[in-house]
Amino acid sequence: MEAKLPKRVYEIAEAIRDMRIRGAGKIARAAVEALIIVAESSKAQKAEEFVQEMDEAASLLLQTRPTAVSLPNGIRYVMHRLRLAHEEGLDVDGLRERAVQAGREFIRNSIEAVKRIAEYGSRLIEDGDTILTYCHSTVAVSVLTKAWRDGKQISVISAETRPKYQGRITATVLRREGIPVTLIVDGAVRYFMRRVDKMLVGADAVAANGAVVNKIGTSLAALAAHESGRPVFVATETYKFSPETMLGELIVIEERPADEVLPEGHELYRLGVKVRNPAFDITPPQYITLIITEKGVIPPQAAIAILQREFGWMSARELYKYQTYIQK
Ligand code: RI2
Repeated sequence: MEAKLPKRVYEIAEAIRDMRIRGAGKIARAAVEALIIVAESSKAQKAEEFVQEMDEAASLLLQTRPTAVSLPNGIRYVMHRLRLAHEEGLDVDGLRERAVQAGREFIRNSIEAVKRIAEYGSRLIEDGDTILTYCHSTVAVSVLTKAWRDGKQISVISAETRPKYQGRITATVLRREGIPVTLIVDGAVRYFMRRVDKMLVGADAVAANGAVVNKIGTSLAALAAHESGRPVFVATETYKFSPETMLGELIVIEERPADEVLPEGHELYRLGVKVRNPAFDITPPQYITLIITEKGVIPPQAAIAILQREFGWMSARELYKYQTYIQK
């Protein structure tokens, strides 16, 4: 029998799906927050019932957005520790405590990681730099903000990022800091590239081969940067690295509703025009200069080393087990 989860958990899942909560890091923290709510409010009498409720919440949250690997990794962080506790034979209160503790730990580490990336990343920014950014990444913004607060006179070119215009959020946040910002249409990226010193973006997922999945259009911008010999930096926490890619799995690219591109009822639909709306694309490692993580700054080719360090404790068999769990 399916457990009725707290209303707030459905609300969080819905907010992640329709992007009122967005940004890879934020959605992971929100999903983990939802698991904490389930754990704290569960009325389960038996350990099995408790684990089942947590499982149901986990699969509800996992279905919200398919690409950002931070989401399954955040959920896995809590659920893995919950399973270990269950195997130890803990009762409901013991399981609750472990789940809540794991969730709080993930959120704390995640916030700490962003601060550390800001420190490492800002060292790569030089006084006088003009930096091109794409979409809105809390992590990339924190690097820019730190560099600015350290006294570096930077300016930023923000691509508006159709169709959801997250580039406007980036422009707002940076401008409020006092940073000079220019907003451009996505198609103007190559036009401006020669006036740019560096490109800096966040990530939704990093594959074992160092390829970076980020907002649609990032790979075109990286291609233009490569053509002009401009370095491309990616700022990302290690929980956006995808362990499944170590086993050759491909990262699923989310396709969002057509009405984000063309409003419902538009004449073009009647004419039979199809609309496609992939939310992300893949930038191959050869177009990426460095990946800035909380564990240090690495070339994209070293992504596998991060994965082995972070997920090395999982045997391939165990990973498959979790993969199956994630796909449930
Ligand atoms: P932070 C966003 O996806 C963007 O693609 C951004 O680069 C990435 O998440 C990382 O965001 P969306 O949720 O974790 O706007 O750095 O589709 O905030």
